[in-house]
Parts: sequence; C-alpha cells; structure tokens
Amino acid sequence: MGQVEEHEDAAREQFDAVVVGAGFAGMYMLHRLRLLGLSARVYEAGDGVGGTWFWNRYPGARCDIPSMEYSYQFSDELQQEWEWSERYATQPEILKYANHVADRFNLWPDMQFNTRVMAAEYQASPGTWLVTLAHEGTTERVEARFVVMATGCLSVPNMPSIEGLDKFAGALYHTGTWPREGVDLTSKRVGVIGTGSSAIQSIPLMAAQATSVEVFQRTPNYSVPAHNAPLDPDYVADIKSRYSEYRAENWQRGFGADFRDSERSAFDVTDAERTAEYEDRWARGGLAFLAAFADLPFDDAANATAQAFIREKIAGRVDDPDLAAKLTPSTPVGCKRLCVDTDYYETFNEPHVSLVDLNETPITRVTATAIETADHTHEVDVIVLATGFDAMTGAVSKIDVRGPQGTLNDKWAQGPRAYLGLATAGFPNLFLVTGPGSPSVLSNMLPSIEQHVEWIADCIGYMEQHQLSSIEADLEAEDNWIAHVNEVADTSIYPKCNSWYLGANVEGKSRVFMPYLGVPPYLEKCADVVARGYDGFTLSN
Ligand code: FAD
Ligand code: N01
Repeated sequence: MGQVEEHEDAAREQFDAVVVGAGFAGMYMLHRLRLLGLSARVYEAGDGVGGTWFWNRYPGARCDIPSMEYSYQFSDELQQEWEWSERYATQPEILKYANHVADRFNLWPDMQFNTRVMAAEYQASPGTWLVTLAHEGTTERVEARFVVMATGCLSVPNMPSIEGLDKFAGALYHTGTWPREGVDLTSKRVGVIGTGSSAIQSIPLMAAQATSVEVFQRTPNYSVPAHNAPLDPDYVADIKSRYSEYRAENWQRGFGADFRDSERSAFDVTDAERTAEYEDRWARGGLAFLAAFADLPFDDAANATAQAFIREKIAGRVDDPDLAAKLTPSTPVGCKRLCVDTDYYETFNEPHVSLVDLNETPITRVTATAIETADHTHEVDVIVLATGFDAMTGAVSKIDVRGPQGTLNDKWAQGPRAYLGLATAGFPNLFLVTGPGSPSVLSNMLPSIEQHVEWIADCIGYMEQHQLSSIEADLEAEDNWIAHVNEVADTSIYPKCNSWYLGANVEGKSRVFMPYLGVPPYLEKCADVVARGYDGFTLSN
C-alpha cells in the first residue's frame, strides 16, 4: 500500500459506502443505499452482475429453490412483471434476471467491474475505510464511511491440492469458473472430481456429449429428483395474485422457503403412511422432501427413515447393485446439502459412464494425460473439478481487512466470529451480507439477502438520522450469538457430516459450524436487536 503514489491519494474518490460484489446482495445493497440518498460504489471482480450466476455456467446449472421464490420481493412491480419459464430457472435465465434488475433500477452507473477489492484498512481518524482496489493491473484507493461485504457464501472455488494437477496438458475446468463460451465435450474423455450439487447437475449433461465420463467420488451424496418442468400458468397466476402474502408465509418457515413443512414427527404416523408421504414428495420432486417430517433434521431415528427410503430409490435407479451401493451415502440425509437432480443416478447405467470410488483407490497424482489412482491410470482429455467452494469465509478472508485492533484473518484464525452474520466485533462500520452466524445457506438465499440488506440499510439510515458516525458489534453479544448458533446446530444432524457448512471440505480450515439454523427465530432476533436500540452494538459519534 505504501507504493501508492501521493498524487493518486490526493485524487482519491470518497463514498459514503463501498459495496464489495455485484451478486444479488451487492446489487440490492446499492439500490437501498441510493434510496437513503447516500453515495455508493459497487466493486466487482467479474465483468458483469449476477455473482453465482455469472460464474457458474457449467452445463445444467440451475437453482433448486423454485423460481417463483428464488427472486427478489422488494419490488412488487418487478415480481409481477418478470416471467420465469421453468420450475427451477436455468443459470442463463437467472443471469438475464440479474441484468434486468440492474437495468430496471439503473444500477450500472455506480458499479465498477473487473475490479477486485484487495484490502480495507480502518483509519481511526477520520473514522473511514481506506479500500484498495486492483483494476487492470493498477492499484487504486478509495475511501468510504461504510464497507459492505456482499462477497457471497459460495464464490471462491475450492481447488484440490492434487499432485501434478498443474501439469495436466488437457483442458482443466472448475464448475465455479466455467468458461463463458461453454465447453464442447464431444469426442472427449472426461474425468469429473467431486459428487456435490454441481457435479450432480452437470454429469448427466456432460455424459450426453462426451465419449466417456469417469466420476471420481470421495463421498456419495443423497439426491432427490427435480421433476423440473415449464411453469404452469395457473400456478404462476395464483402466486402472483397473492405474492406478498405468499412471501410473508415463507418467512415463517424454517428454511424461509415453501417446502410444505410438516409439523408431524416421522413417528406420529404408521410405517405405511410415512412411506406414502415420502413417495408423494419424491413424486413431486425437490428439496421439500426434507420437510416431510419436522424431526428429520433433528432426530437420528427419524432421519434414518428418510435415509432408508432414498437408499431404496437409489437401488431402484442404478442397475448394478455394487455400483448402487457405492453411490449410496451412509450419513444422515441433509447434513450435507441435499442435491436435486435430473437423471443423475440413471446416468451411471450408461456404458460410457463409470464411478471411481476414491475410498478404495485414492487419486495419487495427475499426469499430463491422466488421473492416476492407486490401481489404475485413467486417461482423460478434460478434467472437471466439481470440488465446491471455500464457503462462507473464503471471499472475505481473501481481502486484507484491518480494523483498529488487528486483521480480520487473525481474528478468524480459529474460525469465523460474527454477530448475527451481519458484523464482527473490532471492525466498525463494516457489514457482512449473509455472513457466518446468519441462516444464509440454510435458507432460501435471495429473501435472506434482502432481509440482511434491509437491516443494514435501516441501520445506516438510523445512524444518519441520529448523527451517529460509528457502529460496532460488542464482543460479548457476538460470543453469546456464536454460542447460540452452536447450541442450535448441536440439536440437529448438521454437525454430523464432513460438510462445507463446517469448513471440512477445505484443507486446514477450522472446523466450525457456520450457518444459523432457523429463519423465523433469526428474524425475531434481528428485529429485537433494533427494537432495543441496536442491542449488542455500540453506536457513537
Ligand atoms: P454471489 O452471488 O456469490 O456474489 C458475490 C460477488 O462478489 C461475486 O460476483 C464475486 O466475484 C464478488 N467478489 C467476491 N470477492 C470480491 C472482491 N474481493 N472484490 C470484488 N468482487 C468480489 N441459493 C439458493 O437459495 N437457492 C439456490 O437454488 C441456489 N443455487 C445455487 C447454485 C449454485 C451453482 C451455487 C454456487 C450457489 C447457489 N445458491 C443458491 C447460493 C447462491 O450463492 C446465492 O443464492 C446467491 O446467489 C448469493 O448471492 P450473493 O450476492 O450473496 O453472492
Ligand atoms: O460443491 P460441494 P458443489 N478430492 O462442496 C469433492 C450450492 N449449489 O459446487 O464430500 C476428491 O457440495 C467433495 O467430496 P467430499 C449448494 O449449496 C447448488 O457441488 O468433501 N474430491 C464433494 O463431493 C451446494 O451445496 C446447486 O468428500 C473432492 C465435491 O467435491 C454448494 O453450492 C448446484 C476433493 C464438492 O461438493 C456447493 O456445491 C451447485 C478432493 N481433493 C451448487 N475436494 C443447486 O442445485 C472436494 N471434493 C441449486
């Protein structure tokens, strides 16, 4: 930073707020800041809006929350005029929607692309953030009273440390940074590493093109069928006729989405009734399967009934019983994010698709032409890393954030610490959208993003109104909240798997359960904090 020329500093731009990231969070944050009459600038590393939907262009990428719910609700005009075409919108359609929002609310003039935020340093006097940007090979600094990290929970690809990966002479792709122009896999031998949601969505489509697909699986995942289809106009008309009531109902549901949540225990019903309920949800498709009984996420025995049901389904979908067994998880359903697929398991019945079980034969190295396992050399033309993300903390940790008492990375060395996932003690006027300790990835994320953005905007508005210049989370409130997040998680099945919710997918990352389980109590807590004059925060001028 010391290398920045003085004349550059003299011309330094100043904003009320800098927003990092132009996904759904950053775009809406900008809109709300402007409504407050504040000057704001969004900086985005990519060259367009949409975040997740800008980067994840792999075949089959689409949402698994129904389109009518996975959309903004802050503008009734917007939600009335936009027409989704399918039950689960494709990546191109969601990206088009993001661009439409940027047009409709004229966001473009205050967003700067191809610009990565490298650092943010708090200056005690005058109490502003000095933000370092990297843009087209140059470094620039701007100043802002507030910084909002709208950097995404799943925006930093997890690159596996496999010996020789950098020596591979064929084409190497990560699903999370898929080339914009697409990839033609015709006549290609493809090796896919990973079997999470991205792999499960893309493998059937890759198999439709490629000569061969070998799937390298470390841990199998449960997947339920999507039964995606064009949207029924009557259903759309019905939702649109009562959109705000529908959204309000969803705020009262555990995951903030309409999963037709049951209040019954899996043991309130007979075996036959339970199976009928699972069959019904399986036939309708989607994540609502997990809400068949209220105790599935909490009670091992209840969860075991769902496991048994899905295992039988996998056995019915995969012809070879040995292969079916390898594709079948032994963990609780849902403790890793449940996947939603179209023909995933059936794809393994095709003669040119095979599974390599890494528990039997781990990858030893990658050569120029092959993935080598303990007992075989798998010659491939293309390697697809479907290896996920450094979730929830990855993007913020890549920014050198320095508060009055030290760096955020030092503070988070043993795992992230934040109050409500909105702010972190020791870092005044720095906000997080869907940060650790918020429901974020355990909810329908678009509504959660809107709720966070509105909370932050209202907070800044309150500060403006009361001529307050600084807000900071209190350490005690933060500690209490983190203890509560863990207490709730420990009542559930979630900590029982090596999931990215726990940071378990990234080598060397601290094992800490990051999201908060329960949208309604979270909303209540956020409202209560405000009602008590920002309880747990210190505001000053
Ligand atoms: P993002 O969309 O991740 O945007 C963050 C942006 O910040 C990125 O564009 C990134 O480039 C930018 N950025 C990060 N660091 C910097 C920096 N230092 N400088 C400049 N720019 C930076 N959620 C659901 O609820 N339902 C779904 O169906 C669903 N499907 C998903 C499918 C996929 C393939 C993935 C990966 C995620 C999915 N999610 C889903 C989660 C999804 O991430 C959120 O729903 C939502 O899109 C997140 O929006 P965001 O703005 O918070 O973050
Ligand atoms: O990533 P993942 P993802 N060697 O972390 C494996 C959202 N999303 O991109 O389980 C071998 O789930 C890893 O194995 P293991 C959604 O929230 C939604 O698929 O760690 N394998 C795992 O199998 C989702 O949960 C949709 O043992 C390695 C896989 O790679 C989140 O994004 C679609 C490995 C990674 O799975 C992330 O999904 C896509 C290694 N070194 C994404 N490292 C929808 O459907 C990792 N793996 C809406």
